[in-house]
Amino acid sequence: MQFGNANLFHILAMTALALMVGIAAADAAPLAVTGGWFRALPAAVPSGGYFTLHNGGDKPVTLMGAQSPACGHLMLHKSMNHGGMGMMEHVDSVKVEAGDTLTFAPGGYHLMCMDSKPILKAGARVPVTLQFAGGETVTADFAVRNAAGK
Ligand SMILES: [Cu+2]
Repeated sequence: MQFGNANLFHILAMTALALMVGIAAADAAPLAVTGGWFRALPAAVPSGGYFTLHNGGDKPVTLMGAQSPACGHLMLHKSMNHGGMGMMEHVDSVKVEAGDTLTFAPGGYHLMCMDSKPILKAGARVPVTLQFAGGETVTADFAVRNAAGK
């Protein structure tokens, strides 16, 4: 009985939270994307994308995906080290608490630009749209650097 009530309360709390997040997203929470860039590699090789996301709102947000006209497909990935071997895995979403800053950088979270288009070339700037739970999107210009990151 005690567990049943606790579970019900948990479900109600989660529902209320989901509603609040949805409302916050609809209100265009102050999300700031800065320092965005891609490391342009040949089209056959996925190019990494990096940026800093600051959640200046008072509700958590969840990054669900990204897209760009420069990429056939843009994925959320995370690099990790398994016994000295560099690996990466696909992530479905990344949550950013209110007031927190999430950094996508080499060696950690990154965007993976699959099937890159010719506009993804060093010196160019390309738009990237980040998609959040609740339907909100934020679009930012990403600089395109060469393989050395310059
Ligand atoms: Cu990757």
